[in-house]
Amino acid sequence: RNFKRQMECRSDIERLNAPFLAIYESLIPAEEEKTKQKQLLTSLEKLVNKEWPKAQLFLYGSCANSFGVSRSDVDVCLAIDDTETSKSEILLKLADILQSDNLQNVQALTRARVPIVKLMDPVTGISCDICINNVLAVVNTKLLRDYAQIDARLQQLAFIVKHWAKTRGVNETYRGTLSSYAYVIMCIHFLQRRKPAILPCLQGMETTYAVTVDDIECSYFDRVENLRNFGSQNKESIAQLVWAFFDYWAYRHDYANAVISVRTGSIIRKHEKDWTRRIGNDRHLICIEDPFEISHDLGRVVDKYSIKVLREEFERAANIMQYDPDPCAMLFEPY
Ligand code: 3AT
Ligand code: MG
Repeated sequence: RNFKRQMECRSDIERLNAPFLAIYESLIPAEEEKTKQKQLLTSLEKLVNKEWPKAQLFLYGSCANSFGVSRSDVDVCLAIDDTETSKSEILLKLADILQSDNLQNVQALTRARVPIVKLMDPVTGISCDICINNVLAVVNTKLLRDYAQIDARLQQLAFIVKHWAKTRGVNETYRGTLSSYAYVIMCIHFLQRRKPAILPCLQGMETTYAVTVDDIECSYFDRVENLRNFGSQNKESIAQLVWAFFDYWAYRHDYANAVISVRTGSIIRKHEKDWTRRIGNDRHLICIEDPFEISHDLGRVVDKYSIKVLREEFERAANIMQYDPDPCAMLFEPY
């Protein structure tokens, strides 16, 4: 069946590049938005430093990893060296400080899986989530940003996949579908596995960057400016890659046995990780290894209902890419 499907790659696929690139470009945030985000960060830093002079703020997530579309929320990590005070207390104190500075809708969510303070800046209209000491997220943000600099097709593919996931309602972890972060990891892995490869496996190369966070050693090759030609042997266009991405997740991925791993640049077996059974609430119905927290399956939020939804959406997208005369319209049709 695989052979047959390969033969069916539509002959007019190149015609679709221009519309996909146009969608990609329409999603890129304006410079002005980046400037406003930086301004917000600077003013937050001032407020925070009045209370905690040594604390630092870091951007993470899509506003810092090159995968942020316009009007994304800003994710901020407060790095604070205070072993005396609990995270909840720090968050409540932080919420107090922000509230008294005219920021709007300030809310401390101390019981969330990742406890945060939420706020809205009335001047810029930007919404922002602040977490405490989530250094691993700052490091995985850097990894994603470094991958994005190697080949432009990663950013294009990831923007299109994220846009598809949001419009089709499959980017909602609280409803059992995947996070934006998981989708970007899926795109990186997919491009590592093209033949010839479009992306290298940075964690499999010489170490030029290393940090240890919560006993996890995070190390990889980060001199990505030396890798700008890495994918040049592969001439696949964005339309082809979008088609092949959905085709992979619809028809080729071995959901029963395979784990995708950006860390190794390969597929590993569920058996090797002992991800064959449900443990507590962790099911392993689609297995996506976190690059650093390798015991963490980014697919664990997916349950027996949402896996169906997700796979049907991959199939729908693959079929549209294969047969539809106007795939861009259909692919992003709100559900
Ligand atoms: P949006 O543009 O906001 O949709 P995002 O890149 O900000 O996308 P998320 O909101 O999913 O992505 O997550 C924010 C960051 O938090 C991204 C990543 O650095 C970290 N993160 C998210 N989920 C996980 C996870 N399961 N494990 C480790 N880090 C994660
Ligand atoms: Mg975000």
